[in-house]
Amino acid sequence: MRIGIFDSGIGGLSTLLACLRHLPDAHYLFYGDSAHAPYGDKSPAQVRQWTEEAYAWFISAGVDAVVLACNTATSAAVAPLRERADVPIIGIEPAIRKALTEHPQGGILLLATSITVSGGKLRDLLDRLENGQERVRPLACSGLAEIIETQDTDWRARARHYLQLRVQPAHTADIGVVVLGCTHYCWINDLINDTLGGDIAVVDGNDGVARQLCRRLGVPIGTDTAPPLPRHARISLHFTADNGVKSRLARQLLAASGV
Ligand code: DGN
Repeated sequence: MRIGIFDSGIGGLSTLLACLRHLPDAHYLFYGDSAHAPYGDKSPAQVRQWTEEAYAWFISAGVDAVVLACNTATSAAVAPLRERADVPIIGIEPAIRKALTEHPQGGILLLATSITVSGGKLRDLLDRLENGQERVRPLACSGLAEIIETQDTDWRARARHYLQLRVQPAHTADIGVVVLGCTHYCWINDLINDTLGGDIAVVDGNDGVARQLCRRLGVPIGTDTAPPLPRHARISLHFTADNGVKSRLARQLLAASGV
């Protein structure tokens, strides 16, 4: 079974890891659109076009399903893409339902890119799930994914500094949980937790995507809530720019995660 995983960059590797836990034997084709990254502040129409290009690449590679491991691309492109898709398309969106269910009280801070925060898809999701409670506080973090994407020597210090400036007390008052609405932020959930005082739950949508992928492919979902990562994984990497450098970096991140 071949599964396509798509993001503007290394954020989508966090989704790939979740999929590997549930579908360890699949062959994963990862497509990172480094030529056009970052997506967060581009126009939704541009992101839609690049997502369609990635989809066409996956189809010519013979995948059985495509995972949009990018909240921004899901917000901008999942609906039109699904209208004419030949294989299941699984999108990722902020795990608001999980946050509301697991934390029935208090505010919910949602960190995401500008496209995701201002998109109609998030508005619809909040209308559907919040019942007018208005507990979710969306905060666009323009530029944060770029810092994470560099993986240079001081990227973690810069990400910490960014969070300290961007996340203000008004955003965090009564906060019980943070929702990561961008897959890049999964690489800094410890920094996010630290910035918010060290005792905040941080949730993301990756496990939900992996389970949905299993459902769409008709693969039974085990009872284990966090299945182990397989010792050997079949992963092919393709980046649209700087493929050698980016692939090496991605392999390092995967190896540090145990794959
Ligand atoms: N990782 C992507 C997301 O989940 O929205 C996009 C990050 C970016 O390109 N700014």
